[in-house]
Amino acid sequence: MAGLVGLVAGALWAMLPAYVPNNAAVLAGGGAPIDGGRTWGGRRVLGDGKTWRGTAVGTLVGVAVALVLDAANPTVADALGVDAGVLPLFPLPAAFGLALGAMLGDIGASFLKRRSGRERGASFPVLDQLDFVVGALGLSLVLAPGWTLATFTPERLLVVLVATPVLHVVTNVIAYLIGAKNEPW
Ligand code: CTP
Ligand code: MG
Ligand code: K
Repeated sequence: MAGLVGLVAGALWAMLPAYVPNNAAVLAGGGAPIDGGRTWGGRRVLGDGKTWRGTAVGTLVGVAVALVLDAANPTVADALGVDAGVLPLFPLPAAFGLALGAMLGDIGASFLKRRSGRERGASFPVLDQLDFVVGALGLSLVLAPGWTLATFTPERLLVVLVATPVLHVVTNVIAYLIGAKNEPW
C-alpha cells in the first residue's frame, strides 16, 4: 500500500509543474494573440485563445511551482510516510521543460483544432486532455533527458496517462463553474 501511495504521489508530483501552467494561463490570458491574427487556409493559425501573456505567465508559474515543490519535498514526503527520493526534485531545465512544454502542447493542439475546422473553444476529446502531457514530457526530454528518463518510469507514466484526463476534466469543470473558463473542457 505504501508502495502504491509512493507511486501515485511521485507520478503526480513530477507532473505538477506541467499541470498548473494551463490553469494559470486561463486566469492570466488576454492581450495579443500569438498568431497576431494571421490565418492559414482561411482559418486562424492558433486563434485568440493562445496569447503571449497567458503563455509567459503559465510558464513562469509552472517553474515557480517546481521551486515550491522542491522546498516542500522533505516535509511532504515525511507526511505521506514515503522514503526520501520517492517525490522527485526538479533541476531548472526540467522545471522549465515541463512548464513551457505544457503550454506548447496546448498551443499545438489549438493549431490542430483550427486545421480541422474547430473554432476557438471547441472541444477535441483526448487531444484536450493529453496535449500538454505530450508537450511537457517532450520538452523535458529535450532539455533534461537524463532526469526525464529516470523520473518517468513506465509505472509512473501509466499513472500519469490514467490520472491526467481525470484531473483535467475535474479541474476544468470547476474552472467553468466558478466562471474562470468559458467551456467546461
Ligand atoms: N490562454 C492564453 N494563452 C495560452 C493558453 C490559454 O491566454 N497559451 C487563455 C485564453 O484566455 C484562453 C483560455 O486561457 O481562452 C482557455 O484556454 P484554452 O481552453 O486552452 O483555450 P480556448 O479559448 O478554448 O481556445 P482553443 O480552442 O484554441 O483551445
Ligand atoms: Mg478551451
Ligand atoms: K486547451
